[in-house]
Amino acid sequence: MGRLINVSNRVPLAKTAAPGGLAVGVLAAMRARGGLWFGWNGETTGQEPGEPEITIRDSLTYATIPLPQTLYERYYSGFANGTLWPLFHYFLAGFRYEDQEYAAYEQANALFASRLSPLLAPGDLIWVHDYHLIPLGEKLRALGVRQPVGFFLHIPFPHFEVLRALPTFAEIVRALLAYDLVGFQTETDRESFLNAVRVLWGAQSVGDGGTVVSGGRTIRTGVFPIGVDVQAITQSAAKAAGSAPVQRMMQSLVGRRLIVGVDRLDYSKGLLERFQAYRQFLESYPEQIGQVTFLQIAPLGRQKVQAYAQIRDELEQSSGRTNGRFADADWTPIRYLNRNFPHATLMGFLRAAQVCLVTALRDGMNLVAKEFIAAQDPDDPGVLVLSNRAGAACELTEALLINPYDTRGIAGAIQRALTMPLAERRARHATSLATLRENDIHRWHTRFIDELQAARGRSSGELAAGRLRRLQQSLSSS
Ligand code: GDG
Repeated sequence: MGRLINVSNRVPLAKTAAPGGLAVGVLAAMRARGGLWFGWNGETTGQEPGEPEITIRDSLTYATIPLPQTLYERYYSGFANGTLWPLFHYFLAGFRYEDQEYAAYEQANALFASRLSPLLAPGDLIWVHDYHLIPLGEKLRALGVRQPVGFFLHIPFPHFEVLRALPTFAEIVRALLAYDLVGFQTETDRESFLNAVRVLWGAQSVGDGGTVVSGGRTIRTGVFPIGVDVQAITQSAAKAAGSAPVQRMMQSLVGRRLIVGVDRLDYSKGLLERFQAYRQFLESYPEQIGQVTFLQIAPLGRQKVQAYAQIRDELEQSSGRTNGRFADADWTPIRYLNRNFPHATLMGFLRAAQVCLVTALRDGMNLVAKEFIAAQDPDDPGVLVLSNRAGAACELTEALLINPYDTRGIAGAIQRALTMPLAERRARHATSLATLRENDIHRWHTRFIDELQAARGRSSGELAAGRLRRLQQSLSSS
């Protein structure tokens, strides 16, 4: 089997790199398969970047480039995070479009392609990740890259009525057709994409099993819900439970029960709605005042994007209001932390919690929901309160599913989780854990890579069939 080349916008080499779900998934694939991870090193430069810098760390090979400052602003902060991210998460109010930023998006993808293609060998398989790099496949093809190239979208793909708010939506959909395999988190995402293809090129353009035929090539689409490394998380959570940071946190609770939330600070994660719901919970169930502590961990990532500065201020005000109203001399209702913790410590916090709140307004999958289930003690598990608008809700049907906009509904679910009998908690947890084991992180990357590998055989078959057709045509016309 060929070498695996992963490509993502950001390569998390720097210690300051923001944590994220994509990195968790790509790292798992790299650890299992080796290969190369290509992308941005997180730094900006005043000049055109030269050849990629090769770094070997923990036996994994990375090839990285800096981004020119103007591309960082227009491509990364602009089109990727100011246009595509809000649009694909259905935030039309927070979405903007500028031609100049779209041009920078194309330019950044051309830059990635030009620096990546000299590193490629004929047997390689190329796996491109996420919305920053949708046009990369097209740019690689334009440079003569013929190896199988697959794309996985970690975030949702929007319904056509939302997608078409983007003036260049047709270019985005067309760019996806340069890949051999396009993967989505849920069937809904794949259907939205196929529906956009049908609207643009007619119902006949989509074949059986969600294939698309375009320019004589067959493009496969698939649903690959990302999972977690269940065994590793279970072990690291159990081990971290005895570690100093988790023990200190537990002692500070002085017997109170713990509600936890762990999210990158992002408006899509529904943190404001969550804070409001927690306040409602304290109002609706006053017997819980002083009995629970809500620990929200929200490390900062894209601070330089304007919308993130705003949500940060709003969250500080909201948690301050709740603490101002309900706190006592020896009790703080919300502990809201903007810092990054080692992953193992986070798993220890998840294990220590009776309730985990995942209230995303829209989310491709949400790995924290899955990590919480994997981190629990099966004999005395906590309860997951999960947004029905996160991809994870398709699999974790035994969680308490809520509408993230329904403040009272979430408050009620928190109370139900805190008062749920042990037998019911165990039964719900066992079913969820079995689902996670069946579709873990290894299955995610293995299934994707196997399908991509199969594309190699198909595309050489298609090439041969094309040649044969042309030969027959030229014979019959001569
Ligand atoms: C995107 C999609 C999809 C969080 N805080 C810290 C930290 N984390 C880790 C969590 C988890 C990951 O980051 C976050 O993953 P999510 O899936 O919840 O969210 P996104 O970052 O938005 O990920 C998402 C995912 O891609 C994968 O396809 O599920 O829908 O939006 O693993 O534990 N890790 C460390 N310190 C922290 O403070 N080390």
